[in-house]
Formats: sequence, C-alpha cells, structure tokens
Amino acid sequence: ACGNSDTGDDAGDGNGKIVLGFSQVGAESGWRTANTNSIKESAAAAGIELKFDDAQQKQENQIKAIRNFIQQKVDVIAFSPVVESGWDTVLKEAKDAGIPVILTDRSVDSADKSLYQTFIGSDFVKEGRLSGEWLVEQTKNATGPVNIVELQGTTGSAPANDRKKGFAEAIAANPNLKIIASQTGDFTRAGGKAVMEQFLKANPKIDVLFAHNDDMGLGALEAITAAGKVPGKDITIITIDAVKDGMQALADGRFNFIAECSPLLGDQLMELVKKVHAGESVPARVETEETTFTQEQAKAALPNRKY
Ligand code: GZL
Repeated sequence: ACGNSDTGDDAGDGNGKIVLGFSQVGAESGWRTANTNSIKESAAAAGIELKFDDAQQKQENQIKAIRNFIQQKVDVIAFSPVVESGWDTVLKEAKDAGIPVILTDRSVDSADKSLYQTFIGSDFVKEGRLSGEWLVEQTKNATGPVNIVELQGTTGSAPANDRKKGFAEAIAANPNLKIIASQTGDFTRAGGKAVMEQFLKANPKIDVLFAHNDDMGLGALEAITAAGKVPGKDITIITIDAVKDGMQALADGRFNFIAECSPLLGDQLMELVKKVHAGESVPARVETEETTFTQEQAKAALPNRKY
C-alpha cells in the first residue's frame, strides 16, 4: 500500500524495500526482450523488489496479474497494457486498494485519468509521422502511384493505432502514395512473414513496406526474398524500433529507414516508482528520447547500440 514502509501491511519481505508488481505484455519481439531486461536490471540497481509477470500478449492474463498484485498488497503496480481498452474495472480495484499505478510503454484509453499516476513511453503518432515524412521526401519526384503495404502491430494496441494514424497523416502530403493493403502481423517475425507472403501473392506491384516494428519487417524479408525480390531495392522498407537486428538489416541495405522507439525505460520507471511510493507528485506524462536512422546512420550507430 502507499505510505511509509513500516505500516506493516506492505507485501515487502520486511526489509523496507519497495515492492513493485509489473505486468509485461509478453515476449513477442526483440524490443520486448530489451524492455524486460531494462526493467529487471533497473529494479535490482534501485533496490526495488520486483514481482514480474509475462502475460503472453493476453489482456486477461494482465488483469489476473494486477489482481494478484493487489492481493499481495504490493506498494506500486506498473504495466504495459497490451491493448488500449478494457482496463477501468481492474484499475479502479487498484485505486480502491490504495495502490498507485504507473503505465509504461503503451497507454490506455480510460477517460478517468485518476486511475494511474503517470504514463512513461514514446509518442507513437510521432514515430508513424516521421516514417511517413521520410517516405514523402524520398518519393517527391514520383510520377505515378507508389504502392504501400502496411504490417500493423497488435490489433487494438496503442502503438498500432497511433503509428498507423501518424503515417497516414504524413503521406497524405503526396497523393501518389497509396496504402494498397494493411493487416496485423501482431508485432512478431512469424506474423510479418505470413502476412507479407499474402501481400506479395495478391499485389503484383508493391513499392514500399511500412512495418510497425523491426521484427515484422525482419519476418517480411524472408517472404520478399522468397518471392525473388530484393529488399531495400525492389521494395523500400520502413520500420520502427531500431533494435540490433533491425539496425543490422538497415546497415546491410535490406531496410531503408527506421524510427527509433526506446525500450530502455527501466531507470526512469524506478525513479517514478520511488516518487509515487513516497507520495511525491510526478508529471502526468514522461516521454522517452528517440531519433531516426538512415542506412548510413545505422552503420555509424551499430557499434554503440545497447540492445
Ligand atoms: C512500442 C512497443 C511495441 C514495439 C514492438 O513501445 O509497445 O511492442 O514497437 C513491441 O516491437 O512488440
């Protein structure tokens, strides 16, 4: 519960450590693995006792995990909501139990902003917009239609909704740019490969692939080469995340542009946990710093990438 640690009703192991219950989306992508590592390493470094649950991308598992954390009377709950909707009931239960909640990575569409203390994560609309703006610049001299296929992230998730929105708004600047197919690959390599195979069968002329994360783009590479096309040349590939395997594909010329989405939220999260537990005020929104990469920039950045 909130308040100081000698009230005796905390779930702590009695040594006064803050106990954080964390519900993670799953282990669907390289980004998620890096994010999990960051949270675990930062909790250990901050002396915070971490109760960690992997929901295998199922909302009902996250709701169960949050209810368990409430039962265990953890001091703070943090989670990355797999989808935007359907959280109000369980978040009200946490509020009624006096346990503060922090949103990380993805947000929720709850109208009641009192259900969580803060949201730390990226601006996904911006990531989509930066991706679209780069394509508009690259195709400004196109004389005919530029056919785009889009691999969407997990249906209903904030990154999928917002990246799609940002990209569509940006490419409206060039009427030659047309999204001819758009479908979810659920942020996984397998999903990206399977859907790209369908796109290639159904559409003889594909000029651009916009994938909502590196992993779906990496899966799509297999389908593209199997179809006898050269990724990065016959089909321009734009992805989001900038995890190591994506940056390697970009440096090798198989991808063309990546908008970064940093998974390294652990340190900032633990600072917020300490402040929230101490009853200090925290900003409603903490945005993570990130950039974009071209092929040349990826070559230069690769040696220093942490994930
Ligand atoms: C974005 C994160 C997304 C990543 C994907 O912050 O929620 O989920 O872009 C991951 O790689 O699966």
